[in-house]
Amino acid sequence: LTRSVHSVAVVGAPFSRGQKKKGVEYGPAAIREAGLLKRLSMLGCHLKDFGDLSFTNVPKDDPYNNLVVYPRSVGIANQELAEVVSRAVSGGYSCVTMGGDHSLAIGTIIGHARHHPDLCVIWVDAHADINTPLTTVSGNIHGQPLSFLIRELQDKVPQLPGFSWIKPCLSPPNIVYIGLRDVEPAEHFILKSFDIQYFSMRDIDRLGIQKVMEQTFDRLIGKRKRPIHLSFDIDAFDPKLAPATGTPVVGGLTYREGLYITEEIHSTGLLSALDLVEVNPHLATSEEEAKATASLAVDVIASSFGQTREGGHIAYDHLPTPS
Ligand code: B3U
Ligand code: MN
Ligand code: MN
Repeated sequence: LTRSVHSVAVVGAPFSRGQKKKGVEYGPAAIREAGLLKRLSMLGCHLKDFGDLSFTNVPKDDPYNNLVVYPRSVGIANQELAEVVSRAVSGGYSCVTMGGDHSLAIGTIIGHARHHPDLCVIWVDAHADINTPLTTVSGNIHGQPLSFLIRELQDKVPQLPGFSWIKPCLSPPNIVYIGLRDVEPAEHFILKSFDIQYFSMRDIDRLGIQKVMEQTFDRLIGKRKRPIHLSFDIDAFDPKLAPATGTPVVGGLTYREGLYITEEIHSTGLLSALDLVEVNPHLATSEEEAKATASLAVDVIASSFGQTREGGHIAYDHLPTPS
């Protein structure tokens, strides 16, 4: 056998209130239409589809500090999502969550950590998503999820309405970023002062993606094997490859770099949960752009669960013989 068999749970999280643009709630439908389930089953994955969740609507959800939008909606949706992810992971599944905006990583990581408190996080993104509610300029919670999750940061993070259930479950040595190229000053200050490891696009240019992955695993699983949570923002890719997303930034990952990351993560055998977020089909300027972005998302997920560019042969064990 050239591939290991995974049990994979698939969860659609059509959630958009971590930011202000319409359309990212159609990400799960677009990724499904691009053939996710078929691709995973072709790899021999045993699938459990949790469907697309519907989150509690909070009608009157005023901004915190006149700035941070939809805090109660984000809080309760993530509480609901954490429940589902923790059920999936406890059931022995690797859990794929399709977003939705990146604020949903609050729920997926907390849910995952309930069953695997020793997990580590690989955050693939153009952005650091580590603003606090007091440093954010945009007011969007999808730019802040990591600030709620890191224990050591909590004395700098005010409690948002709807967030009282949240228990931070990460520490700086258990997080590595890949793909950064749009980091705000406050975020850079946090990364440096808490010694959080990151590989910016500049680091990828200098080291190459192979060394980046080697150093990522050295840091996260070098001393001790632990479950990996991969939080993959499609905007990590270059906008030419993933145009249908809310905040594209020039100079992103190539297709080859992106798939090398996921092939290497699969090879560890430690992938336990994956978020694929920020696919917004409504922001494409053509049907082709929307399809290309969703199809790229499917490639990322399939590659995380064993699809390789060199091919494989799970159901092939002999050659036909001439008679
Ligand atoms: N850092 C900015 C921009 C941003 C973060 N995440 C996305 N955009 N997708 C912010 O809003 O905090
Ligand atoms: Mn993000
Ligand atoms: Mn991003």
